[in-house]
Parts: sequence; C-alpha cells; structure tokens
Amino acid sequence: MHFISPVLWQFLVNWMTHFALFPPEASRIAPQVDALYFFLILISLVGMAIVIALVAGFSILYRKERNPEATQIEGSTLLEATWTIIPLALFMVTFVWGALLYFRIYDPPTNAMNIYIVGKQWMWKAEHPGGQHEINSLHVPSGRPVQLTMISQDVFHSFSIPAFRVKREVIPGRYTTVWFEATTPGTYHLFCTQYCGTLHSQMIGEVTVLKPEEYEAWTAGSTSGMSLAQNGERLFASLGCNSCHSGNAAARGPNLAAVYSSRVPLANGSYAFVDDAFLRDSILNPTMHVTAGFAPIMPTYQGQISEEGLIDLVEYIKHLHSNYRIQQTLNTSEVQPSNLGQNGITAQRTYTDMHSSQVPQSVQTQRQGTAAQPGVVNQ
Ligand code: HEC
Ligand SMILES: [Cu+2]
Repeated sequence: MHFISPVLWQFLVNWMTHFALFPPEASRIAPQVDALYFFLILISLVGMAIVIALVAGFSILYRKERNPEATQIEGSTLLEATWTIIPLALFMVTFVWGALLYFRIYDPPTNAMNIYIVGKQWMWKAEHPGGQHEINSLHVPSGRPVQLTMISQDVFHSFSIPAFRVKREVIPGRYTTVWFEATTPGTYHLFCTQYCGTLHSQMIGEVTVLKPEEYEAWTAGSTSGMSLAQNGERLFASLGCNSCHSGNAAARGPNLAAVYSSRVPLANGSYAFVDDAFLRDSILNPTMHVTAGFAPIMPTYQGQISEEGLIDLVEYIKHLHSNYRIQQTLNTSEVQPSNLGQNGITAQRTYTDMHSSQVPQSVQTQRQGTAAQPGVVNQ
C-alpha cells in the first residue's frame, strides 16, 4: 500500500478492526442517554428521507416538459396544521425526555459516595475521602453511585468520561458536581474536553471500575494513612481556625459542629444553606456571608490554602457531625453544654474525632495555641 500514507493506512486499519461508532455503555445512565440520542438520529433520518423523497418526487412530477406553466396553489389549513403539529409534537417529546434525563444526570442520589477532583494544567487529581490520592487516574467501585465534587485550580477545564456519558465543566473558584454509577468493571478513558492550553491533549487519564470488594482492597492498599478529614483537622489547628472556632461559649467564631447542611442565619437577616461551596466561600471570603450574632473579624485565607487544603477543611467540617463513627466515639457526657468553657477542654473535645490519637503531638499542642500560620499550605 504505497499509494497512501502509512500513517493514514494504519489509522484506517485500526479504525476498521476496532470499528465502533460509540464508546461502550459502562454506566447506568449511558443506555438512557444513547436511547435519546438514537431517537434524535432516527427522527433526523426520517425527516431527511421525507425531504429527499419530496424534492426528488416533485422535480420529476413537475418538471418543465410536463408543467411548462407554473400553477399557483394558495393556502391549505390542513397541510399547514400537519406540518406544524407533527414537528411540534416531536420537539415536545424530545424536550420532555431530555429534561427528565437532565435532572437524572445532574441530581446525585443522596447515598452517593463523594470523591473530589482538582483539575489543573495539565492533569486531573483525585482525592478520595479516605486520603487516597491519584493523578490522571480514578478508581471507582461498580454498582454504587459516585459523586464527583470538582474544581479547577487555574483555568476552565471540562471533565468527561465518554463511556459513562458524563461531562461537566470544571471551573476555577467554584465547585461543580457530576455523578454516575459504573456498571461494568474495566478501564475507560478520561478526558479534558475544553481546550485549556498547550498540553490540553495530554490532560487525559484512566478510570478503573472495580468490583466492590476489589475497590475495598484498593482503598485499603493505597491509603496515605490520613483521611481528608484528618488532614483537615490538622490544617484547622495549624491555621489557627480553632482559636476562634473553639466551640467554646465565649468563642469569637461560631461553633462549626453540625453546621454542614444546616441553614445558618446571616447578619443581613437572610439564611444560607451550608454546603461545600458555602464552606469554601466562608474560608476565602468571610465577609461574603457574615453569620448573625458574630463580628466580621475572620481573616481571609485567600492565597494561603491550596485547593486540596480547602477540600481537607471542607471534609473536616462536613464530618464534624455527619460521620457516624465520630458521633459514636464521642462520650455523650462530654457533649453536654454544661461542660462548655472549661479551660480549653471543649476546644479539644469539639474538634477531636476518632482519629485524634493519630494526630501528631505537635498538632495536639498547637490546638491550644492561637497563632495563625500564614503561608501556602500544600497538602
Ligand atoms: C479571628 C477569628 C477567626 C479565625 C482565625 C477563623 N474564623 Fe471562621 N469565623 C469567624 C467568625 C467571627 C465567623 C462568623 C462571621 C462571619 O461569617 O464572617 C466565622 C465564620 C466561619 C464559617 C461560617 C460558619 C457559619 O456558621 O456561618 C466557617 C465555615 C469558618 N468560619 C471556617 C473557618 C476556618 C476553616 C478557619 C481557618 C482556616 C477560620 N474559620 C478561622 C472567626 C474566625
Ligand atoms: Cu484541561
């Protein structure tokens, strides 16, 4: 085959042998997305066939030899109603179908496990709650809904797993989420689908879907020893957050225990729902929503904490109430408000979770201290 470029030839051979118009369907939503897509293709093809047939038919029927004089035909309500109502019905079906699918794709189930994704030029970093870190690779269990909370630390990126029919913008300064339930163990492509600079094409990775028990083994085998919440706890102490958020009745900042997914009253009389984004904003932009009953004295931590560090803090504050194990190991007598304000004991109690024994001694002591440590924390 010398009359055709070897590269092109190789491409053609490769394409013919692995001929696939669509990526595999490896998530629960994938067949549903494809069904809508095939429906769109089908009505487009039918529409195209009708148009071609009419054009061809009419040009033969009304060709010049047979119809030298043009006949003017005016108005047919029936015809006009038909070609209005049929397409309208088709568009409405597509619209409703698409909207229902959209809500399914963007509303994560409440029991989804959460993994954090940080995009940067030019790589994807994944942070599992147990403290497993990955670069350009993502391990997920099959048969379980997984939500990704994503953010970019520089420019716009877009996170896409074609086999899961999942794609979402990853934006600097704002958390976005996407969820999926992988069905078939295997490895799949992970892409950045938004041009984001010179090496954009290398911002790719591999998603590995494991059977639940294999996933357990993987998490156990690749943990860094510290969960995100534990890292967050350390940061909370080393950044001096606990000096104001001590949980103490006389503390200068609000108690952060159980604040996650609650509604906090704000100084301007409104309420804010506390989610990941609210926590992140509160740390970087404390004056944005000032909590009612508190002076706006919290310093901004803009530029001092990396995205990963912020994720750790968010995870920590999140788990100050929602982690069942933390609550279980808390001695109930210690949670009594009557214990508040006993020379710093409360400070230690409120922000100590079950892992406190693993927190290095230096941090344990810093916890009592008040000095904030400036400087970028790169976790
Ligand atoms: C100088 C004392 C001070 C320090 C240090 C401080 N905060 Fe705050 N923080 C406050 C005060 C006061 C508020 C309430 C007023 C406001 O929202 O600005 C607050 C509000 C918050 C809120 C919103 C909670 C709510 O109930 O509305 C979060 C979350 C938070 N801080 C986290 C942190 C974290 C994380 C750190 C460390 C990186 C930190 N804070 C350090 C004083 C402080
Ligand atoms: Cu990118």
